Order: sequence, then structure tokens, then C-alpha cells
Amino acid sequence: MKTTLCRIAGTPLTTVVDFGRQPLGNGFLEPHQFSGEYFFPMEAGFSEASMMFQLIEQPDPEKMFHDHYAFYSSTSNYMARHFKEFADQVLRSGYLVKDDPFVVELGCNDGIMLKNFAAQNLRHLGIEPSLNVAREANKHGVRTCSEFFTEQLAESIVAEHGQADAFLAANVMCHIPDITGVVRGIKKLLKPTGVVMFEDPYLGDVVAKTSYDQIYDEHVFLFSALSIRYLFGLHEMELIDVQPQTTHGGSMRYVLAHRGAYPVGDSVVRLVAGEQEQGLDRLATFESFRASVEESRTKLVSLLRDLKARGKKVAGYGATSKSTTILNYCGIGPDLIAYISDTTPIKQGKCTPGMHIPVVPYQTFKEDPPDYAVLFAWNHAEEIMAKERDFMASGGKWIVHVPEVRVL
Ligand code: JHZ
Ligand code: SAH
Repeated sequence: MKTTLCRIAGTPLTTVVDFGRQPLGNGFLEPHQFSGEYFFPMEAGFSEASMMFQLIEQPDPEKMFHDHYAFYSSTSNYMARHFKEFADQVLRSGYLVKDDPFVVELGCNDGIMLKNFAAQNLRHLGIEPSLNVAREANKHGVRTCSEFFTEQLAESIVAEHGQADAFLAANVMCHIPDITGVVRGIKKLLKPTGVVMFEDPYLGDVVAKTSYDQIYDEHVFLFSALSIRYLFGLHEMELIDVQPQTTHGGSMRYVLAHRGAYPVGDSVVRLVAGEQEQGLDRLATFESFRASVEESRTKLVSLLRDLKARGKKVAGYGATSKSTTILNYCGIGPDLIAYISDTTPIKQGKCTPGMHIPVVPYQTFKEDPPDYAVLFAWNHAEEIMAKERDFMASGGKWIVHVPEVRVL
């Protein structure tokens, strides 16, 4: 759906970066599907009224989240540990009532976080519209409801299960265009003493690192403490704590509650001041972001062309959703990148959205390693570097584009 108005403030949106025609970030496909492939014009906009960075147009949710969704959270061991720690934090937090607490998670995917609550026999519910990943969660004892979260769904959850002590979400709040409906739903779902804890890629990191690949169809918003405080403030809810995370290349965990339920922590005051200093409340910041994005594109394309001219073999590592933006925005196809290796079975044997680079099993990378590998899963660098010592020992080199295009 296209909008020219800010989804939160209703005031006009200003386009800050135009990424051109883009396919679905997770729209991996087979050659016979090329002719009917879906594309949309992807422009990122900013609203000074709400301080919210957002897409002008986003494909319909049903096009992106369905019964063959390609992203499985548990493909990273590091993320599995991260979500175990997140669950432990909630369990220790003191926010859960002693007697029969109830935890709801939005976008629980394959159960990577909720399985930790299920293992403790704690009452929980995962809202997960993508049926294939929800079924995976069920195998881990996680109870799911395969619907898109809305205010109405919140009402029916309350009717069936009562209100929740904790409302959790990771990498999903920033996916939902009717975020106002979500906040209204949360207000109804949450007990007076309940808390909301959610994390998403952080706008401050995206701007600081020019990690423009965090902008794709699914990410209709990139949040900051400023925009989250504004959005929830419209609904008498308060941001009480913020906790920076290293995951997904720099994320922020936001803790919110009904207004007045808990004191606002110093962390919020400090982060908001830092964001004002970084200019996350001003259009001008995103004008210079656009210049950095364009420069990053020029450098990556010229590096790949130079390697091709020198007869080097280049492959990609990790067929991430993020890479869809890079490949399509930079016009990088199979002529520059021979294949992309990925451990997710549902992506293998298909081609990348839009630029149609073959996605191959990890085995291919092991057996037929390239001279250079573009680390599209750069957010998992630590986990991947530890695993790929042989590649480096035999002379293989990594290319990264964050925070700047370079060969490691
Ligand atoms: P990864 C997805 O983004 C989509 P993506 C979504 N919109 C979002 O916000 C985040 O996730 C949470 C593979 N891999 O995590 C697995 C290897 O091959 O960066 C994945 O396909 N070998 C919901 O897609 C991809 O890389 C490995 O050793 O940008 C990583 O995808 C590892 C660790 C991963 O998310
Ligand atoms: N929390 C996991 C999964 C993120 S993927 C992690 O951090 O790894 C985002 C998930 O949100 C997808 O599985 C998608 O199906 C789900 N989702 C998308 N829109 C949603 C909505 N409106 N309500 C609930 N879940 C949604």
C-alpha cells in the first residue's frame, strides 16, 4: 500500500532515498516464475512530525508472510543464544506475576524465543501468520495463533486467555504498517502492571553505518527512541528503558508500560539526547544519509567490476533479505556474483529476488570456494568467521559493505 502521509502523524512524508524498483526481500523464486515476478517502487521517507523513518509504499502483508515464508530464525546459533538470554531477562525481570503469568510474543517465527518459556511450562501464545514457520514452533511445544496481530485479535486473546504480563516482539514491530492498530491492541492486551519489550534494527546504527540494506519491503519502519516515545505517547504509554543490542548489525530493545506504571529510566533520557545530537529528528540528516548510500553503491559496484576484470571468482555468503536491496539497487547479478550460499533449505535451488543469482547449499561454498565472498550476512560476522577459518586460511577474502565497502 502506498501512502504520502506519515502513518503516525498524518502529515506529509518527504522522500529521502529512492531505491527504484524492488522485488520482495524474501521472494526467492524458480526460473519459471521470473516472468510473473512482483516489483514495487521502493522509496524511504521521513516525517519530522513523528520522527519516523518509513517506506512510502509497502507490499501487502499477505504477499510477504504466508505458508512458505523463507526466513527461519533458528538458522543462527548466535541468535538462538540471544533469544535464550532475552527470555531469561523476562523471566528474572519481576514484571511477571508469580501466579500463572501469561506471555505473548508477536512474530514468534520458528519458536526461537518462546520455546524457552514453553520449556518452563509457562502460559504463552505466539502470534505468527506465516504458517510454515509457526508449525516449526509447534514442534518445540510452542502454542501459536496464525493470524496477523490487530486490535481485534488482541480483544479475542483477552477474551480467551486474559491480559498479558509481558508482550514481546523481535524484528516484527517494524514490519507492521498499521502500527497504531498494534499499539491500540497492546494497550488492551497488557495488564496494568504489564510490560512491552521489543527490539528492532536501530535507525541510529543504520545512519551511522550506512547499513541501507536494512531498508526493504518488510521493514516499513526503522525506529529510534524518539519515534517510539512519540508513537506510544499518543496512546498514554511510556518508554521506560532502552537497551542497545549488537544483533542484526545494531538493534534497540525498547521497554514500555502504561503511563505512570513505572519510572522512566535514565537510559531513555540519555539515548534521546544522543539521537537529537545525531540528528535523528531532522530531515537534513537523511539528505546526507542518501549521499552516503549512493557512495556505498558506487564503491561496491566498482570493486566487483574490478575483480571481474581481474578474473577473480566472487560469491555471496548468506542469501539475506537485506541483500535483495543491495543487489537490486546496485544492479548486481550473476555476471558479478556467481552464486550465494545459504544454509536455509527453502532458499536453496532457487534464485535471488529480482537479480536472479542462484542460491546454493552451503556444501557448494565448501567444495567450490570463491576467491572473494561478499558477506551479505554481515550481521552474523562473528559466528561466520569462527566457522570459516579454512576459507580464510586458503586465501579466501571477505568483502563487506558496512560501515564502508572494503576487503577484509
Ligand atoms: P539474517 C530476516 O532478515 C528478515 P535477513 C526479517 N525481516 C528480519 O527483520 C530479520 O531476519 C530478523 C544464512 N546463514 O539473519 C541464513 C548462513 O547461510 O541476516 C539466513 O538465510 N550461514 C524478518 O534475511 C541468512 O544467512 C550462517 O552461518 O537479512 C541470514 O539472515 C548463518 C549464521 C546464516 O536476516
Ligand atoms: N522474532 C523472530 C522472527 C522475525 S521474522 C526473530 O527475531 O528472528 C518476522 C516475523 O513476523 C515473521 O515470521 C512474520 O510472519 C511475522 N509477522 C509479520 N507480520 C506480522 C503481524 N502483523 N503480526 C504477527 N506477526 C507478524
